[in-house]
Amino acid sequence: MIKVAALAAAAAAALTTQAAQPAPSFARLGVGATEFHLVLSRASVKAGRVMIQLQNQGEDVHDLRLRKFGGKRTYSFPLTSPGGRVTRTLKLVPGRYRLWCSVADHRQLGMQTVLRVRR
Ligand SMILES: [Cu+2]
Repeated sequence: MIKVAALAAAAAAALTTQAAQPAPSFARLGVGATEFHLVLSRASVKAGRVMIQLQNQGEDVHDLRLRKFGGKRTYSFPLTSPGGRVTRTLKLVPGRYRLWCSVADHRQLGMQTVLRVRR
């Protein structure tokens, strides 16, 4: 009983923390994953902090990789089950970025696209 109460208190605290956060002042991007496409909610976003949400709308497990053309760093989103969502906030500089799914041969099958990050 004490444990349940502690969990409830922790959940309430988490909610309070969330509610206290200011409205996000950064760009949002949805990436819908299906067999075998990646569909962006918008073709470009403004540089800076970008909240990216991978939404698995398919029937297979998918992930997401993101890398700037000519860049060395690859951002990774974990394997996501059908119906699942994973959100990461990245700091992106202007340029063109390649997005793809790294599962099996999904990239070759069409799960790749390009995002433009504006100044
Ligand atoms: Cu995939």
